[in-house]
Amino acid sequence: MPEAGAVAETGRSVRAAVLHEIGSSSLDIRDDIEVAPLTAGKVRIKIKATGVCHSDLSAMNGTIPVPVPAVLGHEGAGEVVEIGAGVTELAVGDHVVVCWSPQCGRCTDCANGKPHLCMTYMMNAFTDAPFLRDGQSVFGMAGAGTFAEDLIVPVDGAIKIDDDVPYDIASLVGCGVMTGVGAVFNAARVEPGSAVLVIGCGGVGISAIQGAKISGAATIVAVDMVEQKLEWAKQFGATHAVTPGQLQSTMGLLTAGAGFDYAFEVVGRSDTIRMAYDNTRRGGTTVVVGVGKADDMVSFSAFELFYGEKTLRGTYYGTANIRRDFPRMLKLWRAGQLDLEGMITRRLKLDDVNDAFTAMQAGDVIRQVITFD
Ligand code: PAD
Ligand code: ZN
Repeated sequence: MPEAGAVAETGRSVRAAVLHEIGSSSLDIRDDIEVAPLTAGKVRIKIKATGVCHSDLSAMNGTIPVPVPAVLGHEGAGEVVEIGAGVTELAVGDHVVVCWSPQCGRCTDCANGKPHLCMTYMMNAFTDAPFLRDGQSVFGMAGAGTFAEDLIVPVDGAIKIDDDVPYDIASLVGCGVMTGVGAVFNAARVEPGSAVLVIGCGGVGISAIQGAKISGAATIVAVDMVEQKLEWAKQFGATHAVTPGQLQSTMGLLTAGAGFDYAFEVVGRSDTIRMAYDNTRRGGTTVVVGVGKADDMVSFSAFELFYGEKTLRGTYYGTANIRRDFPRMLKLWRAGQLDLEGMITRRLKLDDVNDAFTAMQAGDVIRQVITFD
């Protein structure tokens, strides 16, 4: 076993899926990506499973900024195989979930109880490349890059989990589940008996539906235009599932026209944000979970903002305190309240990652998980 701080295995090549250019419709799967030298305060993780999130697609099409070339993937779990100098919180052999927005625990945001807003590591994604190719930097999406066999992250970007949690289940906690359930628990704080609307039933939306059910929502209306998504939404706790065209009459029927107590937009578009806001009751809360384009403007009239007295807010990473919330998600999974197995509708290998984006866009899947042998 290498000593702490040793660089015994760095410099070797790993298989990884690389985005070369923004706007490219596919990732390049190659074997010549080197893991950067392990420096102090970081750990090397052997990735065992990684979910495929819509945000990966959004990095490809330029919605989410990512420096290129970059290894994409940010929803991963694996085993710590090497630790850098000064790392005491983790040891070789630990099982971890990768966190794409590490929380330092020391900055003003962390100290103020808003660790999800921690900026300590944010710019590292653009300056601190975890990979190399021919001596040139290869970045990692959001400072992660889980579409790779090995990955180097700061110790705060890896959260230890129990050894008996399957890696595919653990990987989902790293983004989609934390974000969707966290939007309900932490951002909206949905109360028992509430009427909840969830627009968009992908991995994140289905997680929000599960979170609403756990929170005791009495009515959970799911909206998607894909028929199969509506079926799945009901299996995961939606009391009603409708197409966008059916929403207005459903809202009228279920809330006497008043609107929902909480509405979650889980698509990332101005029109669905508007739809969520319009279907929120006066005094209710609209939560923007989806990540939309920087130039996709949403407009609100000066009068309606006053009159509706609605809370309109975003949620970054499910407003998570990851050291509290990753274990919390897994406790709910163990208790049988959060169905994570059921969310994995397709398993694949890294070589099929481009096909995963096709399936995601066709609406054929909830979550796809890539596993590494
Ligand atoms: P997904 O592609 O698996 O699911 C999106 C769903 O929305 C699909 O079922 C679509 O059919 C549906 N949809 C698309 N357009 C509409 C529409 N007009 N009306 C109703 N339904 C529609 O994506 P996902 O679940 O992986 O991610 C969803 C969003 O959440 C996406 O924008 C992603 O970038 C964002 C996200 N945000 C955070 C965060 O920190 N806030 C974290 C992770 C993902
Ligand atoms: Zn994600």
